[in-house]
Amino acid sequence: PVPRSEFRNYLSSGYRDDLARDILAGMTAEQKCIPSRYFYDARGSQLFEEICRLPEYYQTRLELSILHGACGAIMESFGKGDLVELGPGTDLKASKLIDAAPEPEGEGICYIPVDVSESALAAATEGLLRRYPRLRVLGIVGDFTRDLGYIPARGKKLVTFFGGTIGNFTDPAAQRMLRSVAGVMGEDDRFVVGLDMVKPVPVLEAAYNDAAGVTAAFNKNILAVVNRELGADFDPGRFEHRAGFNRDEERIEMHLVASAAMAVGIPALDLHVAFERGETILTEISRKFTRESAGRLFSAAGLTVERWFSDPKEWFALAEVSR
Ligand code: AVJ
Repeated sequence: PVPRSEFRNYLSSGYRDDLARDILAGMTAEQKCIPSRYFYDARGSQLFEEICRLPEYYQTRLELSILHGACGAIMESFGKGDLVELGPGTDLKASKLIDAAPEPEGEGICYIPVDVSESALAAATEGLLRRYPRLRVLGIVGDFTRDLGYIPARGKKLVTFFGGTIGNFTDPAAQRMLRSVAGVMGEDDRFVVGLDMVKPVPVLEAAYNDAAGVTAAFNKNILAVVNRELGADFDPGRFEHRAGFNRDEERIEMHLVASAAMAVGIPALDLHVAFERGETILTEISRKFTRESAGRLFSAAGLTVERWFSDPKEWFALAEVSR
């Protein structure tokens, strides 16, 4: 019998090299920074799952309810083919889509999740294989900002990028990412992107400053990643979590603020980093969109918004785009 699932690993095993390069650049920059992709080690991924369940963090629940209303229309046009999911967290969103497909049991669909973590891919696919006896799976272990060329070019494709993660990219990086997706799309293919929208500032800021302190722990965990991987001696207890909305840039900016002057050693880089009291490390930007700014984002990458799905208050949206 033909196996229903296969995993292909395209990771250049360069995680620590990438981190070393990014930390060297980030710790010697005017505004110190650590790229947000390094949040997601095992503990960071667990904390993120916890964030998704927080009362203040509306994004995850809203996106799922919007998808619930949109999946019929999306899957009616798609029919069958390759369902590519960039950075799947859980199998929840893929299930919604496969449930709404015209044919039952995953017939005619090959689910292709792309993620740097093989264990995350296994977790996202196991349940789907059990639930849909005719579904096929091709897991791509790789970085979706680099490795989209490994997605097989055949038949029809529906690509999804949920969670609002596109907002973590600066405009040039988002353009690169969207263009590389456009590069694997055919004319009839569609790309569904989750976007967090501009909304009253107190709502935005509460989502990144939760009362239980989970986001603060998530933010500080990035220092533990650098300590473990590069032998650094950051003391997470001497940094404070700060997140606020930058109105001019229309984005949440998340920082770690040094609560005292200190020096941090990073042996793997042969580097000593001096911090003044109050100095910050920028750890994340999370852009918030309007329909207009989202339209500009896609059109600059050569993509066209075909359909727009959102909640009544337009706090979150799913844009369905074509090339
Ligand atoms: C999953 C990247 C969209 O930017 O809101 C949650 C990550 N950071 N709380 C976001 C995050 C702080 C999240 N994304």
